[in-house]
Amino acid sequence: MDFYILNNLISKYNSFIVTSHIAPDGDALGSVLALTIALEKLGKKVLPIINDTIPQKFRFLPCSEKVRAFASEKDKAEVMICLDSGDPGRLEFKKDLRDICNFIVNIDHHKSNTMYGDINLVNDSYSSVGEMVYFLLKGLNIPIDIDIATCIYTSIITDTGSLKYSNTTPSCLKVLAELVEIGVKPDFISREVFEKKSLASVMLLKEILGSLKISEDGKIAYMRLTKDMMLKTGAKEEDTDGLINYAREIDGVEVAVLFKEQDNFKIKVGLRSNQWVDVSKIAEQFGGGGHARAAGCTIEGSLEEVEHSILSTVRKYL
Ligand SMILES: [Mn+2]
Repeated sequence: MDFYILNNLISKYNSFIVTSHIAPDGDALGSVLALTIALEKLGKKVLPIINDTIPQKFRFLPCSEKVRAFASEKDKAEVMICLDSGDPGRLEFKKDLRDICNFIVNIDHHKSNTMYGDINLVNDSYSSVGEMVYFLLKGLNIPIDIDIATCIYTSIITDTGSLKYSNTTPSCLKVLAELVEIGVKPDFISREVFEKKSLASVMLLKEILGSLKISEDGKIAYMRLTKDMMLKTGAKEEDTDGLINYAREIDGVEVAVLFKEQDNFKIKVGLRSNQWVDVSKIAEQFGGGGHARAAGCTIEGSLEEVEHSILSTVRKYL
């Protein structure tokens, strides 16, 4: 990866916006914060911007309190560095990026990246953008301190699903080993990111498991998440993250569906599959989209109506 082309750019300019996609995950935040801390060490003026709320579970990350949403007029920089974002729409700036900065650097590991930067460092062989930032900092001779190491570790460990996914490579394992040598505590990060749950989210889990149903052949598992459950448990949107997996993980299930009641008579449908059903095709039929194993759509109607139309469509794909 030709990180050296960033060398000139970083020494030449002084003000940077470092940003990533909405609904930020561990890689978005980890890479934004690692790069922010590193550039600040070089004496640069850095604005870490993410145009969405930061999930509570990532609040332990160093400098996470500095991340905020774009505030139009005053937020300008010479260079904008966009991380982990396949297209600029995912950044949700609600303004032309060219009006905010003079130069766009796009650093990403998504195959689908649209190459929207003036410099595009895009390579899908990296586990995470955090791993790319690691090599970038090495190339720039910026020392990796414990704060930067914590952020990069979080990027890698979340994007590889705790080293369970196929993007777990020898390279990222070597990087992790070095980060642990620097002082990162894997048990601490694992507890913060994967284990700690709000009481509300566990109470919500109890509610939605009560709604779990399985098709006769055992291949479809589906659950309901009503507005009442949200009110009763006091759960927040981020507390609903990953709940669908309880349906997907059942032995024999191929497709899991979560029906989430929204305002205005709408139902948000989450779809997951395990091996062979391409759920993005099902979601697309209803105006949504996603990946083969994880997709979603939002449909107008009652829970009963939407359940009926989604489940009959899922059956056609089985
Ligand atoms: Mn990523």
